[in-house]
Amino acid sequence: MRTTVLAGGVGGAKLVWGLAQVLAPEELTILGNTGDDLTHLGLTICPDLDTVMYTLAGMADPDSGWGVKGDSFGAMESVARYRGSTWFRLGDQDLGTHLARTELLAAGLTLTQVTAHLCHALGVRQRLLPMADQPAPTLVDTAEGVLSFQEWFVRRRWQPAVRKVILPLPRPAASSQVLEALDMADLILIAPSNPLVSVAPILNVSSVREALESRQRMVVAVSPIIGGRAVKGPAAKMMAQLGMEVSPLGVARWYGAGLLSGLVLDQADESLTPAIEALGIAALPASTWMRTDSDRIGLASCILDWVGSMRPDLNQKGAR
Ligand code: FO1
Repeated sequence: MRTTVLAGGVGGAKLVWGLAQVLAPEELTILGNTGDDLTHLGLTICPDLDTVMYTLAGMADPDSGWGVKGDSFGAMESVARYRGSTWFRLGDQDLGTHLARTELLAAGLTLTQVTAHLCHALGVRQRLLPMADQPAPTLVDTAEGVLSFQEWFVRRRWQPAVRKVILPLPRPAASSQVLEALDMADLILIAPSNPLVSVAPILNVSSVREALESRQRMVVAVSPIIGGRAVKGPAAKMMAQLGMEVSPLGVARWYGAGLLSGLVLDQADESLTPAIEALGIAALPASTWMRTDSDRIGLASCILDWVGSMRPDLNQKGAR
């Protein structure tokens, strides 16, 4: 089943890894959020793209989910000695990725081309596409003013209360590769990433929301909220601050029946199934907490089986 996944950072990468174990590489394309990108120490850093890339390459740090497993921080110690900027911690191997990316961008390659080059070098066979080639930074309007996403997320540790997430206008242009990945997909999957700051920036890219709303293919989201809490990150806190119900029902309402054909929610929230279905969105309670590799593969298989049962015409090919 040709699957295109809209993914943010760690939660998205875990599901993508599971899908990569059950789909053939050519069946899986990932549209990665670049709203979190930053220029730091003179380098172009794409945290969400790198998290997906390192995870697929089997290189991601297993504890944090981002950065490179076993990385050292010698360069950061050196920067600290000069009283340089160390609030965004870059491991030495990770730094190499940003150096190579920055050099290739300066040579005139697009971010799509650079990402393909980095993935190829790490042996990643799935297609990882940045949501846009031009910078499209997400800003966070807080009680203490407007902050860049990483200033709010890392430097301020999600502390200033969020009043609004500000996405770029005019909307960033989609690359031809992104449009093709949406057009060719049998299934568009929205990973259990933060809807407000990981998925919304991708939907804000020109033509992406429209492609999902065109109803030409199945669009299924996985709720990042389980039992009123986010598995990781500030999604629950942000949803509450923005007046949303912190539950899979809140997630379903936020995406809306115009966008979603289905929502996968955790078994712990099974009682919300009828309310979600009353919105006109099919609901599947499943085991969505991805602690182990087998959880990730189990969730990926379960989603593909469910979609296959709703749309038997979508032939499930691939490695299973
Ligand atoms: N997250 C942190 O909480 N602190 C950091 O210093 C930090 C550095 C970092 C470096 C490279 C990278 O790819 C990710 C990094 N992250 C860090 C994670 C990142 O801020 C988040 O994963 C995403 O932007 C949110 O999806």
